[in-house]
Order: sequence, then structure tokens, then C-alpha cells
Amino acid sequence: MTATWGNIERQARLWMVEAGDRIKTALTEEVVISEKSGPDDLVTEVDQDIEAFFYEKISEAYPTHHFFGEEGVAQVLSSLEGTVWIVDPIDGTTNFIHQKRGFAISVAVYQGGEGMIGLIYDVMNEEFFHALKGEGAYLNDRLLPKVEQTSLSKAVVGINAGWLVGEHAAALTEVVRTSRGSRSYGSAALEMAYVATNRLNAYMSLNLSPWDYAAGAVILAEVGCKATRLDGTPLSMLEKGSLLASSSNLHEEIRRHLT
Ligand code: 2AM
Ligand code: CA
Ligand code: CA
Ligand code: CA
Repeated sequence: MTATWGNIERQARLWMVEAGDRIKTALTEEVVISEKSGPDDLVTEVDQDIEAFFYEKISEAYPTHHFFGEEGVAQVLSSLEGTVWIVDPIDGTTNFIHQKRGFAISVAVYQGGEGMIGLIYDVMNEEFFHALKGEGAYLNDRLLPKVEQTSLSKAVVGINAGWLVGEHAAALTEVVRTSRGSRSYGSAALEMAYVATNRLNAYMSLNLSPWDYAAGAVILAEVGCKATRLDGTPLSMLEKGSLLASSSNLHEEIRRHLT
């Protein structure tokens, strides 16, 4: 018998809770940290262990499915054909290391490039965001309402402060200046989940990877939000790029400031 999306989603959630328990245990011990591209790009053995945990569980339960994760436990993916799991074992590794909170596990399942399942688990707060395509988005099993429409002047915008001092500062500063306020949480997955729950009205980033936004995009679609590149073009689940996530009217207003 082929597993239904609902069954796959329930199974994935069980694995994520188990992975979350492993992460909590790891936080009581010493964590080995390495730098990837530089001192602001870190990975720990926990990131790698948790990705391997998902890869083993998924390959055993669903041998025909493909796997795409940040830490390279599986081969790099070049096609979205078939069923693809897109996994970020710890989104917000800097928070994991420095704050021991404010990080999430992000798991998405795509079929032929279409997002079917989106799961984001805030491990330390025990907040589980989940969505199945066409069946709504939930926080800890409570259905989330469609997000409210807001103007930028009444919006709280999530943005990594680092983007406001770089070469793209001018356009982004204008958005932040016009907004009611801005926040930097340090986990793209959680910031997308916060847009879905109306805690943030928008989230923007200049450079993210598919595992950062794959699950968030499925959840946001279920609450009537848009998640695209900053220029409004569709997200790629194979290539890196920018992200703008918000309700549809605000999405348009922010893009007007960016041009
Ligand atoms: P990560 O913790 O899984 O690496 C931080 O603002 C957000 O951007 C996090 O979601 C983080 O994911 C992501 N990110 C993507 N590329 C990054 C990089 N090179 N360095 C730090 N954070 C990165
Ligand atoms: Ca990383
Ligand atoms: Ca990430
Ligand atoms: Ca990560």
C-alpha cells in the first residue's frame, strides 16, 4: 500500500519530536563546533547527526524518496522529480550555539516540485507548525486563520540586521524605515512560521537555501501568504536566492520600495 500524505506527515512529525529530544540532550553536553565558510557560518556535530538521523529514517521507510539537506549527508540533488524531502536539521545554528534556544528543525516534502508537507518545530519552545497542502496550517494542532492584511507602516518586519549594512542597504533600509518595527530572530524557518502566525507581518532575506524556506513556503501558502524571491519570481527548491514572505498586499508594497 502506498502511504498517504497524511501518514507521511504524521511519521515525519514523530521523527522530528524524537530529533528534538536528541537536540535537547545534546545541549546538556559539550558541543563540537566548526566553521564552514567563516566565523559567521557555523556547523556542529549535532547538525550533522540530526541530518543523518533523518536520512536514515527516510531511506529506510521510503526507499524511493529523495533527500536534500544542508549538511550534505546525501548527494546534492539536481532534480525535483519524484518525492523529495528537504531537511534543515537545525535552522538557526548560531542561536543553537550562543543562546541554546531560538532554533528549529525544518522538514518539507515536495512531489514533482510542488510542496505537499511543511513542518517547522521550535524545539525549546515546543511549538510545532505543520501544514499539508490544501488542508490548512496549524500551530500545535490548532488551525491558523488566514493572515491579516496590513500596510507597511503598521507592519513588523523580520530581517537579519546584517543585510542593512551591506551593499543592498539602501533599498532594505527604506523598507525598515517605513515599517512599524523590525526584528532579527536568526532562524529563517521560524521567521516564516511567525509570518504565518501574524507575529511578524513580513520576513525578508537576501540569500537563503531551499532547506531554509521549503517548509515555510508550504505553511505560508495555507494562510494566504506569498513567499517568493525579492523581485516576485518563484522560489527555487534547488538554487539559493533571496526571500520575501508576507501577506499579498504587503508583499506588493514592499516590492515597490525595493525597485
Ligand atoms: P542556518 O542556521 O541553518 O545556517 C540566519 O539569519 C538565517 O539564515 C538562518 O536561518 C540560517 O540558517 C540562514 N543562513 C543561510 N546561509 C547562512 C550562512 N552562510 N551563514 C549563516 N546563516 C545562514
Ligand atoms: Ca548553516
Ligand atoms: Ca537554515
Ligand atoms: Ca541548518
